[in-house]
Amino acid sequence: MLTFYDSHGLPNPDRVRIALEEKGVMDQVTVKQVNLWKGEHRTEAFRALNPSVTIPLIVLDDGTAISETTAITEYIDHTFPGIRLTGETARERAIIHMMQRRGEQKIVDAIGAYFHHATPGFGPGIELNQNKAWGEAHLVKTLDGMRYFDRVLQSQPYIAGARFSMADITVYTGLNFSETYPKVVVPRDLTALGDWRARIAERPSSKAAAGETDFT
Ligand SMILES: N[C@@H](CCC(=O)N[C@@H](CS)C(=O)NCC(=O)O)C(=O)O
Repeated sequence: MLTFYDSHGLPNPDRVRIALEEKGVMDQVTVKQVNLWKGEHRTEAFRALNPSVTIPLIVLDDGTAISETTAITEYIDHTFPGIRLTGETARERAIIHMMQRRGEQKIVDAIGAYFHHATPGFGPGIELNQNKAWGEAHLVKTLDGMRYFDRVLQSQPYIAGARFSMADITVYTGLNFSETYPKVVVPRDLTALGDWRARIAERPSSKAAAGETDFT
């Protein structure tokens, strides 16, 4: 059994959840929901497991704690059989890694910075160092990121090329978060991005991950 510290509806834990759903192994996972709005992650016990004090986190049977979403999803991809999400060949692995990093920088982290700094974020008890100008700059960065991925998808079916991968999951969860929490909608003229998103939303993994309530 693997323990997954989740906070449903937020992009980084949703990346893990969708990866687990793609592998079809949710029945082998104990899920602990952590309410970030209530600061349930800001405890000494949690900090001992993850000094970065962020979700997601997984804890293995031997007590090994793994944080950082890309590290967690690498572990999941290499532990469970089935669809390969992080690539097979050296070239594929590198491109997926590169595009996933772009997905983090241009969408997930950028919209996260806007949410934390230019909106109430997780609330006054959690958002202790807000900087509105920094947040607003990241809204511009997010919209640029959406336009970038739209251009990518004009010439290939998936974010990292011909096959579905972790890079798709990363961008997809970032866009969902953007529309759900800070209410930054994907511009409708980005049709390649919109069409791709509709295809990803049809995957059983996306549907399963979307099927729970959030904390707000
Ligand atoms: N680099 C980390 C980022 C994780 C992260 O920022 N998670 C957010 C939720 S999506 C979080 O736990 N935030 C807690 C907080 O802002 O206090 C990763 O890839 O896992």
